[in-house]
Parts: sequence; structure tokens; C-alpha cells
Amino acid sequence: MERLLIRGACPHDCPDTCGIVTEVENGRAVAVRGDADHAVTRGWLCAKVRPYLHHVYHPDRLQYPLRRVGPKGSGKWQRITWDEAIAEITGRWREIIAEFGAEAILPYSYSGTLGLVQMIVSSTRLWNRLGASRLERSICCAAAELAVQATLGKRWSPPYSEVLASRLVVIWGHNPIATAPHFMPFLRQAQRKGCYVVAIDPRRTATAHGANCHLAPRPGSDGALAMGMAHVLVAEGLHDEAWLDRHTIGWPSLRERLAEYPPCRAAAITGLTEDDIIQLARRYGTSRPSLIKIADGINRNRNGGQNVRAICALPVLTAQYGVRGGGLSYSTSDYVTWDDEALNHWRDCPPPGRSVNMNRLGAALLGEVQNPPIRSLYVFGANPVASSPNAARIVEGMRREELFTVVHELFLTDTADYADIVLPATSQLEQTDLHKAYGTSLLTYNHRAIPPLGECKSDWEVMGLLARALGFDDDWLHQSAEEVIEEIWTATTESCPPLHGISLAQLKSEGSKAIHLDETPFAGGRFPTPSGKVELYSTALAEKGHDPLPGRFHAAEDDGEASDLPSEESLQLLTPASHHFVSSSFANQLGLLKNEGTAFLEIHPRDAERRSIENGQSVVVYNGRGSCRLRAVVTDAVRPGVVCSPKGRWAKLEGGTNVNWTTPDALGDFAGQSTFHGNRVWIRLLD
Ligand SMILES: Nc1nc2c(c(=O)[nH]1)N[C@H]1C(S)=C(S)[C@@H](COP(=O)(O)OP(=O)(O)OC[C@H]3O[C@@H](n4cnc5c(=O)[nH]c(N)nc54)[C@H](O)[C@@H]3O)O[C@H]1N2
Ligand SMILES: Nc1nc2c(c(=O)[nH]1)N[C@H]1C(S)=C(S)[C@@H](COP(=O)(O)OP(=O)(O)OC[C@H]3O[C@@H](n4cnc5c(=O)[nH]c(N)nc54)[C@H](O)[C@@H]3O)O[C@H]1N2
Ligand code: SF4
Ligand SMILES: [Mo]
Repeated sequence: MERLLIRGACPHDCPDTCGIVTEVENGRAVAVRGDADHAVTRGWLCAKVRPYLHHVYHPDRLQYPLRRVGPKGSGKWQRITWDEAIAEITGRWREIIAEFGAEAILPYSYSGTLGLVQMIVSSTRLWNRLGASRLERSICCAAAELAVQATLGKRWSPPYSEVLASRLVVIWGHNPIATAPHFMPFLRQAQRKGCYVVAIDPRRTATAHGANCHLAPRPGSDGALAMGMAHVLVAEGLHDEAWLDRHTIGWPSLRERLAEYPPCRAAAITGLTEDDIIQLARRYGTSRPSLIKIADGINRNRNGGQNVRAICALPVLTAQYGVRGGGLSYSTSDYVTWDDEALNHWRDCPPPGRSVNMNRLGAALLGEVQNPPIRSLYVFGANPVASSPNAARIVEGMRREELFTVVHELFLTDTADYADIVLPATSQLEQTDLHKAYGTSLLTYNHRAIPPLGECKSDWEVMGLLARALGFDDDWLHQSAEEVIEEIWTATTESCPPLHGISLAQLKSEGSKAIHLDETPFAGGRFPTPSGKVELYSTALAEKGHDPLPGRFHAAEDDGEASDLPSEESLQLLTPASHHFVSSSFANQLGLLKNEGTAFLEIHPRDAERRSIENGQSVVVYNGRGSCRLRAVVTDAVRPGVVCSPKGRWAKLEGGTNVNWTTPDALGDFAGQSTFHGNRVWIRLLD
């Protein structure tokens, strides 16, 4: 009997990017484990990925191409061959291109996998060559990314283990127990050494439960909280004037603006007490090193960009950037930036197509995007009907008779239901890829462990078939996954010091490698901004039409959707990460569904009582956009006025809709950001 151990990478949208070891017997995977040699994984996988083989060998895996035979959404399919599928897709595209031009085709992908080949390159090369519409990829982190880059220059963060040097950690709008589990052992170890942990979240998450202190501000008010803290730091002389003079631009103007945020005003905006804000500021100003840790949940509202800007300013005031155990931990994404030309091959392509904001998919399909209108949608590595905002509009758009939709998937998802052609996709065990983590400083290689199930093909393989059928014979569209990685690695490595001394061969054989970071981010107060300093005042933001200073915010989280009920009866719905799913991935897996329990809505006792809702009752959550049904959990874990229901449920398993039937497709303050959490809803008992 042949028995092999194959090293791979967890492909899911998670900052940890674990190393996985798959045990394979006679071509079949029989076990998966966390890679013990992987510096972040350290031998264990999270609750979601431990049962990965149930995902890979799920009885519902798509195994061959399908063509729709009934009306759109009717669930009637006919098996076809790959040759037929590719001929039909490219035939339709030729007609569409002849009539409307290639921009009438919109590829839609996001985070089913984060692999270099199967996501990044598969989202660029073929589409660039075709001149298709481009997708503005702003569903997750666009505002925070722009805020951090404008302020500090790059998204640099210390490795998880550096938290052992921190005396104070402020976990701000982030729930790492669910969303970055491998950070937690390091945090616990720091706590045992006396590190104090503050959690700032409108609800008492498991992470907040394990903190030393939990503050629950109103959602979207974090910028005002940060400004209030900064006000106190300055009023009490806890800031470092000399450091500010030397290493920042815009300090005098920001200082003036801080006058607008005495603790009483910050308290009124955030719903915290003045004393909470003063105590937090004092603790932050007197504990060093102090680390602020954020992720992306905090930026999914109308003020997301400016809120993150204000938070980024706090370590500036206390001179905590460049200090081991201090500063900001957000993302490591900008240490290694893959060579743009090698990824995209722009030089071999027609002028780039126009950009369509992914958060406006429904609106775009229904006519917001014109000249040309969108006539074909190609979805892969994404499940927009379940995961993108204002889903009722997406479904309405996908039902358009003249829209030709292809969905490349592992499963018949809520999105695949509306396709004209469905193509079967490989899982991570069946494909090759390279993964750069966004939360850690490791690169992890994914070797293919097993042959594809049935007739499944990887994203990149399908790109090659489509390219060939469209008559594009360019060799960079027909490389193997290994060749793609080799080309991009070679083009990137020379000009990228963090990759120096690492060879691809080494990475392949060892499975994972840490990139070279010899010092704490921003050591010596050096910032990769145009001025070389922290840009408290940002000309780059001013040029984009934003306030160049942090501290001016949209008033309410009003997303402008009418309902027939009075607005004082509305509640703000947060839809953060589920513990047992990654977005909608895994939310069709029985064991994980069982562990996550019935889809629920956390509601404060006061808000429940006003509506005569009791624990365990079924409720309808609704607004002008749509509705969904949930089980009420009456708990003071959420603040009054706020309700919470984790994202990721498959609508078709929940009576036809999920929380995204209510979420707004309005855009945030920066970079076309999604505003899932800026969502007003009404609630009633299900009759
Ligand atoms: N288990 C699991 N892990 C995941 C994911 C998943 O779906 N499930 N998703 C992955 C993805 S795509 C991402 S982007 C990351 C996100 O990682 P996180 O940002 O950690 O995840 P979220 O749960 O979206 O948001 C974190 C917290 O922010 C709170 N929050 C919401 N609005 C506000 C606000 O205005 N202010 C404050 N202070 N808090 C607020 C929510 O209550 C929530 O507890 O996680 C990744 N990891
Ligand atoms: N209400 C609410 N909704 C949210 C959020 C929120 O905070 N609140 N957060 C948003 C965030 S942060 C994100 S990142 C998005 C994520 O949204 P999406 O990127 O749409 O993620 P998923 O819903 O997990 O869908 C990914 C799909 O890709 C498929 N897939 C996996 N691997 C492959 C592959 O190799 N090839 C192909 N072709 N398919 C594959 C999976 O089967 C799955 O159906 O969700 C957003 N949705
Ligand atoms: S989802 Fe995150 S924690 Fe779980 S195995 Fe994947 S990378 Fe690791
Ligand atoms: Mo995300």
C-alpha cells in the first residue's frame, strides 16, 4: 500500500494561512493535520478545517459540468462535457463581444481561495487579455487598507509571537478566537506574563470574554473614541511631543482638532461613559509597550476609513511605532508585493477595462452599469448571493434572461443556482498553489495531494481552456501552476528584500518559510510614506477628495433605506464572522452546521422585551431591502440597540434568505468599501 504525507496550505480567507499535512493512501486523502513544522500552525488546525476531508469528499461536490435546462433558478440541470461547456461559454462570449465589447463580461471572484495562482492570477491574466470589466475588490478591507497606507505608508505588522513583548493589547473590533485562532496561544501566554488585554466591541465576543476589560461602544463610533482618547492623552501630557515633531506631518492641525473631542463629547457619540474613555486613555498612555490589534470587521461601515485613520494615530501620540511589542497589528500584506507585470501581463493586453464595484453587483446587473451593460457574469471562488450585500437585488439581476452566467464551484451554492453553466472546481487538496499570509510573515506552498475528483478542474486550468478557445495562444496563459509561480517569484524576488535568501525550491521542500523581517515595523521612526513620516495630515487622501485629517465622521449609521416603521424602532444589525464557517464556505457541512447551531440573532433583553420576544422564539429581521428568519437569543452580550447574527448561512438551507437580504450596498467613506455593519433593521415575531 502506498502511503504519502503531502504538505499544503489552508487556502481559506483567514490571516493564519496554516500549513496542512495530508496523509494519502492509494490516491485518497485519509487524514489532514496541522503542520507541526509550520511556525504559526504548530501542529493544530481550527474547528473549521479539522474536518476538511468532509469538505473534500462531501457527497454534494460537483463532479462534472452542468447546463441549465429549466428557467433560471429552477434547479434543473443537464450533465454536459467540458468540451461542450467551453464551446458554449466562448461562443456566447464571442457574440457578446461582437455586439457590446469585452467590457460586457464581468468576472466576479473573491476569497474562496487566497492562492497566488488559483485566485490572484486567475482573476487577472485572462480577463486582462480579453479587456473584460475589472472588479473593484472592496468587499472586505479596502477602507482600512487605504487608511493604513495613507497614514503609515505600508501594511506592516509584527509576527504574532511579538505580542509576548507587549504589556497592553487593545483588541479593537476584532474577534481572533474565531477569525485568527493561532494568535490566541501567543496572547494567552502574554496574559500569563502580566499583559493586560482590553477588547473594544459592541458585543461581548469570546475574545472579549477572555480579556481583562471589555468596552462596548456603538458600532461605527470607534473614530470618535480614538479622538476622545487622544484628547485625554494630550490634556494629561501623556503624549510625546518631541517624537511627534520629528516623525509626523500634520500634528499641529490634528492637535487643534482634538479640541473637538473632550471626553463628554466622545462619550455622547460612543455611548460609553466619560470615565471609561479617560481610564482607557490613561492605561494606554502609561503602559508600554502597548499594541493595538485590529482586523477588518471594524472598517465595514460608513466611517470605516476615517475610524481606522483615527486609531492609527494613537500609537503616534505615544511614540509606540517602531517599538517592539508596541504599535499597530493590522496586516502583513505589504511586506511582499508580487510583481505587477508578472501577475497581469499588462504589456501584452489591450487597455484595461472599466472597474465595477463588487459591492454594487445587484445594482450593476440591474442597469447602474451601462455602456456597455453587463451581459455575462463569470463567478469563481465567491458566493455573492450568500455573501455580498443586498442579495435580493443580486438575485433579481441574475434572473435577467439576457444575462449569461457561468459559476465555477465546488458546490451548487446559492449563486450557482442562477447560473446558465456550472463548472466543477477542485478543492485545495487537488491543486497546486503558493500562499502569502495576510496576518503572519510566512509563505506556505501547497502541493497537490490527490488527483481531481471526477471531472473537477482548477481555476487556472479553466482559464487556459477558455483562453485557447478564444484564440489566445500567449504562453503566459498556458503555463502550469508551477510555471506561473516560478515566473512571479523570479520577477518579484530581486526587488523584494523580505524574500532575499529564500529559494522557491527550499519553500517547496520545507512547506513554509518566514520572510525576512530583521526589525520591528517602522523601527527608528522611518515610515514608507512620501514624506518618510507618519502622515497625520494626508495629501494623498486630500487628492482623493477625503478630509486629510482624521476626526470628521458621518453622523448616524443611516443607510437611507426606508421602512414603514418609525426609525426609533430600528436596531443596528452586526453580521460578523461565524465561528464554524469562513464566510459561506463550510456552511453546507453537517457537522459544522450542528456545532454552529440554528441561525440566531442576539438581542438585548431590553430590546427583546419591548417587542415581546422571548429567548428561543423565531423572529423576522427586515428592512426596506429584504428579510430573513432567525432564532432569537436574548442576551446582554450585545449592547442595547444592537443585534447580531453571524454571516455565512446558505440562504437555500434557511428558507430562502440570509442576513445579506438586509445588508446595505451603500459604499463607505473610503475606497468603495462595503458597509455590512451599517445596517438598520426592524424585528418582529414570526407569526
Ligand atoms: N471563523 C471565521 N474566521 C474568519 C472568517 C469567517 O467568516 N469565519 N472570515 C475571514 C474574513 S473574510 C475576514 S475579513 C476576517 C475578519 O476578521 P474580524 O475583523 O476579526 O472579524 P469580524 O467578525 O468581521 O469583526 C470583528 C468584530 O468586529 C465587531 N464590530 C463590528 N462593527 C464594529 C464597529 O463598528 N466597532 C467595533 N469596535 N467593533 C465592531 C464585531 O462585533 C466582531 O466581533 O476574518 C476571517 N476569518
Ligand atoms: N453580512 C456580511 N456579509 C459579509 C461580510 C460581513 O462582515 N457581513 N464579510 C464579507 C467579507 S469580509 C468577505 S471577504 C466576503 C467573502 O465572500 P466570498 O469571497 O464570496 O466567500 P464565500 O462566501 O466563502 O464563497 C467562496 C466560494 O468559493 C468556493 N471555492 C473555494 N475554493 C475554490 C476554488 O479553488 N475555485 C473555485 N472556483 N471556487 C472555490 C467555495 O466553495 C465558496 O462557495 O464576504 C463578505 N460578506
Ligand atoms: S481557517 Fe485559518 S485557522 Fe483554520 S486552518 Fe485555515 S488558516 Fe488555519
Ligand atoms: Mo474578508
